[in-house]
Amino acid sequence: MVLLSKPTTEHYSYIKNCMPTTFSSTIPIVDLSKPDAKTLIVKACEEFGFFKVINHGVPMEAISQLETEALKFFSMPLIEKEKAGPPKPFGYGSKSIGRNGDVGWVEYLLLNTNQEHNFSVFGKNPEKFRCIVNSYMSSVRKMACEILELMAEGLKIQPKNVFSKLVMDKQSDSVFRVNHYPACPELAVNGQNLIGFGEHTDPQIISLLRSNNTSGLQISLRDGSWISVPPDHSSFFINVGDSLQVMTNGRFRSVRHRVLANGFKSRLSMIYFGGPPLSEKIAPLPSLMKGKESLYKEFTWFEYKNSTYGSRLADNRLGHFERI
Ligand code: GA4
Repeated sequence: MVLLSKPTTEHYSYIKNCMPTTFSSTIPIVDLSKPDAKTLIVKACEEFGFFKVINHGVPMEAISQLETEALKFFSMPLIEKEKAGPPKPFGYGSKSIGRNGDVGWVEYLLLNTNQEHNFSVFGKNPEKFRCIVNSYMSSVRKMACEILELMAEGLKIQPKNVFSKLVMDKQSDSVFRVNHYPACPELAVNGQNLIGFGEHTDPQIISLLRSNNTSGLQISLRDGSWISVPPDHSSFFINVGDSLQVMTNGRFRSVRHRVLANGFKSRLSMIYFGGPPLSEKIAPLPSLMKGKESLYKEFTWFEYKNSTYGSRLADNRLGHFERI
């Protein structure tokens, strides 16, 4: 990443008037091994569209192996990493996010979970990397399925796999992303807030994020204020995506979030975005309508995804699909 090796941040976005980071203690924590998990999940999805999960069942070994391999990849010379890019949309990318001019203090690997990627370009031991990514993804997909079933149970809707079947489908259009935010020493000096990954909502159904212990993630509350999420390398953070907001007819909230760069420590996060098959109709579940009108026009995931790729990161993408 050229600009990262020669630290100059003039081309990036800053957040003005950002309060000094105070960590929020209001973020809901769900223990997946406890019987109240389903109730807490529904409450968290309604209020925040976001919660933290403990006792998630993903082996710590799978997590740390992936972290080690990813760090090895990102520590290679730029010329080597660029063999895996540019992202179209998959592959290695740096600074530039999407196709429409968004930039951030970040480099990343973006992978489609169904596509056979040319792993030979991913670092020095591509076969090892492929195995580690696959085993991590299958554990995280299992957790996604468990959480989506708990959501259905908590919402008292049948069958309990209404949501989970979409991400478990062989055709599921899920995406996996590893983001690396190098420390930005300039920030440590002047105390500014530099955007690592600009504010946005995730278009899919559900996102499961795990990061190292470096702060940076913030979520937006209903009143538009931002709170910082205390990092926790042994837990997962779950986001409601736009598609789940639609399927629950707005009852669950697709959470707006962003990442700020850190002046001292680099941040590494890995995110699994669980999406439906391309042909899937995304519409409110009849059992959740209770005589109410749908807030959204009908669309397929293919249509939504296409419109997503034509948008800027911060756009309100669901706005085009709302019924007026
Ligand atoms: C946000 C969630 C996922 O990271 C992602 C992103 C995608 C990309 O990086 O190519 C998008 C963004 C995300 C939404 C708007 C468009 C597309 C960048 C962008 C500006 C992989 C996804 O599915 O949508």
